[in-house]
Amino acid sequence: MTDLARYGWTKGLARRFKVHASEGLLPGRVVSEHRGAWRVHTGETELECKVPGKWYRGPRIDLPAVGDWVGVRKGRGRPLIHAVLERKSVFVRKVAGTEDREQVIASNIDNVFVMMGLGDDFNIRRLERYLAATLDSGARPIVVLNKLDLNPDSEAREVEARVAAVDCPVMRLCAKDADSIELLAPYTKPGTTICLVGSSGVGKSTLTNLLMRADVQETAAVRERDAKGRHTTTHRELFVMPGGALLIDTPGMREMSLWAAEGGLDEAFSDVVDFGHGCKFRDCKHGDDESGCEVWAAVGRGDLREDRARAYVKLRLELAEQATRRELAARKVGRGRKR
Ligand SMILES: Nc1nc2c(ncn2[C@@H]2O[C@H](COP(=O)(O)OP(=O)(O)OP(=O)(O)O)[C@@H](O)[C@H]2O)c(=O)[nH]1
Ligand SMILES: [Mg+2]
Ligand SMILES: [Zn+2]
Repeated sequence: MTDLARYGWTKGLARRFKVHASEGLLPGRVVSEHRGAWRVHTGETELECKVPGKWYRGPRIDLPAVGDWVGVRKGRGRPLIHAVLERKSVFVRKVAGTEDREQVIASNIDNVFVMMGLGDDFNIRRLERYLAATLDSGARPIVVLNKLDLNPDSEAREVEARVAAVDCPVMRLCAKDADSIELLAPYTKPGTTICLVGSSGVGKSTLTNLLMRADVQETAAVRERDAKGRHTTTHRELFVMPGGALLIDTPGMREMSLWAAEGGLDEAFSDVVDFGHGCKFRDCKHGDDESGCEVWAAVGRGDLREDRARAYVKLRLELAEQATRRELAARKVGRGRKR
């Protein structure tokens, strides 16, 4: 096993890298990203890299992200990343706040542990957003309901989460309990890349420390007043687990807004979408006053939960409005260029 194989490097990747190798680039995986500096592990050593200045003028989604396979050139100064291999999956969200742009959380991931606390943090509408984003990324979501020790009688919450998760695995556990390692074993096989996402304070770093069998990440108690996290983790970082899986811990997200995730949204709400196929009009918006809408007929019959139908319609509208804004912005840029 080459040293880079510990990070998930395969023969297939080596084949795809050949063209870059012939240019003298060194392969590596981005293990952390912090204010314009990317740490890249080459198998032998970790290099702190920059990217060519002109990359900042291109789309941000093309900048390297944690999990990326990159080609690095070592020279006299700071090593430079000159190539990013095509991603097999990429988790993006709309950046927090009013700005309309995407933010890459992690790439080349197989499994996303969508973490939520079983206490005050529990929120099905938020879970649905994470599920849509994960399904859109190309990775597989696993819903991890944490802090079971604080809320042992939480079967009803698990049932609720299962409705939202449709066919994805859902489990309740305690991130401080060694038994959880075994529970998660089917999703942490060697060579698998896992990304932990969720609000601040849900226990992502606590679970990281458990799975790493060492205190690699700082953790901090949630605020007494409102049980909110303190945003302890400040940057995304990839770790090699003792069993050979790769684990990415991320900072808690204040907001989980979707970005161009129409496909993932439809996948996350496949139950609603299935009823929608029966609507009288093909472009049915599934408004509750629409005639011939099978989604609302299903709600009326009790075959579909009303809150779920509403959640889908709301997210679809949110994405449609976002797409319109994006189109307008693109046209503006287009006009600007012509002048
Ligand atoms: N009782 C209990 N406490 C937990 C559990 N998991 C995490 N905690 C506690 O919850 C608090 C927050 O945990 P962190 O691991 O720092 O949370 P995080 O998701 O990494 O938070 P950010 O880095 O801010 O995004 C800490 O005090 C942990 O000890 C659990 O299963 N049970
Ligand atoms: Mg953390
Ligand atoms: Zn309809």
